[in-house]
Amino acid sequence: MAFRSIFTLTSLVALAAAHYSISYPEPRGVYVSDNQNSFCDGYTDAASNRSDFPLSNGLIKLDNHHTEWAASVLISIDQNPTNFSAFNTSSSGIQLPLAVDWFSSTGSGEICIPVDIASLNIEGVGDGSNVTLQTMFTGGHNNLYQCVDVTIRANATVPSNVTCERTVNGTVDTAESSTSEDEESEDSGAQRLAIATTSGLLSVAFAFLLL
Ligand SMILES: *[C@@H]1O[C@H](CO)[C@@H](O)[C@H](O)[C@H]1NC(C)=O
Ligand SMILES: *[C@@H]1O[C@H](CO)[C@@H](O)[C@H](O)[C@H]1NC(C)=O
Ligand SMILES: *[C@@H]1O[C@H](CO)[C@@H](O)[C@H](O)[C@H]1NC(C)=O
Ligand SMILES: *[C@@H]1O[C@H](CO)[C@@H](O)[C@H](O)[C@H]1NC(C)=O
Ligand SMILES: *[C@@H]1O[C@H](CO)[C@@H](O)[C@H](O)[C@H]1NC(C)=O
Ligand SMILES: *[C@@H]1O[C@H](CO)[C@@H](O)[C@H](O)[C@H]1NC(C)=O
Ligand SMILES: *[C@@H]1O[C@H](CO)[C@@H](O)[C@H](O)[C@H]1NC(C)=O
Ligand SMILES: [Cu+2]
Repeated sequence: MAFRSIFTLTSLVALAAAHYSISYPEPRGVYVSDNQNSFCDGYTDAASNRSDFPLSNGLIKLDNHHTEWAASVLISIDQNPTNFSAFNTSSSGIQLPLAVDWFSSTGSGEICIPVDIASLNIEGVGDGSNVTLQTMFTGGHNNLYQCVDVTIRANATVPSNVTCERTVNGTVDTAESSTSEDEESEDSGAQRLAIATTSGLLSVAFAFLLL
């Protein structure tokens, strides 16, 4: 019983280290959990290499480790946005809307957030524009940020290997979920095993401390 509660405690500690990480589009830099309370997950400067992003019907896919959470997506149209004010007003003086308004959700795991740049009607933004999207996320660990630097393309579409089993506002893409479901259960199985192993070791360490 005592072992069990130590096990639970250390499992929670292990889980708390992961907040959320964007898997599509490729983020500005590799996810760093400890920096996620900072602007763009600690990466101040825009990536010099950008991925293409659809002008219409784009999305951001992330893996979330919080059960009750809320998020929004900010947009900057500056070439190198290095601070939050660049996500409010562009260096050319254009007032920027939120790319995605705040919404709340429940449940951890992978989720897709639709992002439609065209419908934002930002002056001068269209095919070939460079923009940065910054996710602003809260799930009990204050605001958590991550950025993607992209080039908007009218002819780009989300790659077919980016599958969405859950999409904000409830759309479930059944056509593409079957294969990735198998992969995912393997993934989370491996993850659980890794956490259990770490917890087991920590529990042993804790048990020694308690003796
Ligand atoms: C977009 O950014 C790339 C570098 O990331 C740069 O080479 C290109 O000139 C920029 N395009 C525009 C329209 O500013
Ligand atoms: C940009 O370059 C880095 C370093 O080579 C690479 O790891 C990353 O995948 C590239 N990002 C994109 C969006 O192509
Ligand atoms: C914020 O970043 C922009 C570039 O996007 C820059 O022009 C501006 O001076 C910066 N503002 C502050 C307060 O650092
Ligand atoms: C930009 O700042 C103004 C004034 O503080 C605020 O009303 C507005 O909501 C902000 N916009 C964004 C996108 O944060
Ligand atoms: C999209 O357009 C760009 C130029 O605007 C071009 O370089 C690229 O090959 C096009 N991609 C597709 C998938 O058609
Ligand atoms: C999708 O395929 C591209 C190559 O076309 C690859 O770079 C990317 O890592 C793949 N993404 C996923 C989520 O498998
Ligand atoms: C969800 O749908 C509502 C109603 O259509 C819309 O206002 C909101 O922006 C959508 N949220 C997201 C994140 O797509
Ligand atoms: Cu967290």
